[in-house]
Amino acid sequence: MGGLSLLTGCSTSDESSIETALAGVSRVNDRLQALLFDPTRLAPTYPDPMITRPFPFNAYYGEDEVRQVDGDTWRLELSGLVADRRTWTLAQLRALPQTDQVTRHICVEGWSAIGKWGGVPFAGFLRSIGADLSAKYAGFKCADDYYTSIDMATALHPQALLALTYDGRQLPPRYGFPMKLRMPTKLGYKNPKHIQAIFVTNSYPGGYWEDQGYNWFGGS
Ligand SMILES: Nc1nc2c(c(=O)[nH]1)N[C@H]1C(S)=C(S)[C@@H](COP(=O)(O)O)O[C@H]1N2
Ligand SMILES: [Mo]
Repeated sequence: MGGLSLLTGCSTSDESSIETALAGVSRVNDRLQALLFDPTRLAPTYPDPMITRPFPFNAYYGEDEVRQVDGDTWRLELSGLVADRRTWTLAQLRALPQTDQVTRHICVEGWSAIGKWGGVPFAGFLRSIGADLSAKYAGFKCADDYYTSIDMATALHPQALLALTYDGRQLPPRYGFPMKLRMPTKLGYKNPKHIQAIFVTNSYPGGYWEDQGYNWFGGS
């Protein structure tokens, strides 16, 4: 990386070619991180008293602009390499077996906080809808136009959770009502809030921050 900082420090070089080179390095990093990812290794969990209160809010906009999604008319849409593409209501998702976990959320901006999320294990959900588990990516479209995507190995990780609750209560709007994907193995920006649609694909889907240069794998 020393050579790269020299490159970025060189004011006479063509900035866009440096950016292209760095983006290439980031894609190599994605592949290395995918190789290093251990699908059975669990992220640390914590006892309830360690939950950070109040848990921080973050989005690409301020808290006064949080999207107000109507839970009665909301439907989870499914597309791509999925056998059963029927939509899901919130009530149907709540009727599935639920689990909860207390884990640390780490934001790339330099803060972390411990929170408690409850919901449906994502791996079981993907199996039940007949998703192609050999596909490369699961992608997410959100009600606030945010979007992101993850590798299938992380989608199938035992701690990846379609979260419907925060701290034992229905997920509040600021934390992503009606549903977010919570993954303690990934940085904050990989955890989409206000999910509206999920798709499975072999074509690289990118993400809101990833398309602006954040590393795509974004995790451990
Ligand atoms: N839909 C949506 N999801 C999002 C974001 C966003 O702006 N919109 N921001 C991401 C980032 S950078 C972080 S750190 C977390 C913040 O989640 P929190 O508000 O529950 O702390 O949400 C992630 N998921
Ligand atoms: Mo973040």
